[in-house]
Amino acid sequence: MNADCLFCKIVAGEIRTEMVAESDTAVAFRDINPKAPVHVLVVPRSHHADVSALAGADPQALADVIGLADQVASDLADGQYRLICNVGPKAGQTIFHAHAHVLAGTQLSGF
Ligand code: D5M
Repeated sequence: MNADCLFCKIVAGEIRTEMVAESDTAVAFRDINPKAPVHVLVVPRSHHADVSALAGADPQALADVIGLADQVASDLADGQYRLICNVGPKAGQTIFHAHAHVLAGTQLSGF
């Protein structure tokens, strides 16, 4: 755990969120600023700055994140979803604990 990391505090239960799913290696909770009817963040329990670092250090944990994202999209929507991982400030990353955005529950526009 990184004591200065918001998502580590959420994983530890020190900050409350609307948790929607959990596994041994990852947690899923609703984004505080939703961009779709279903907008959930899937976060590994272990601290890595972004999914690039996570992929290098623990590829199974990254696979677990994607697996939990898939489960959330089936549980909360119809199993169709967009998965977004921002890596670095130029991509729009603001929280430097690896995470995946699950967007679902509507017709998403292209980009
Ligand atoms: O996405 C970081 C996301 O984290 C952004 O969409 C807001 C969300 N966020 C920030 N604080 C919270 C809390 N406390 N609960 C739920 N969601 C939160 P990024 O890819 O880094 O731009």
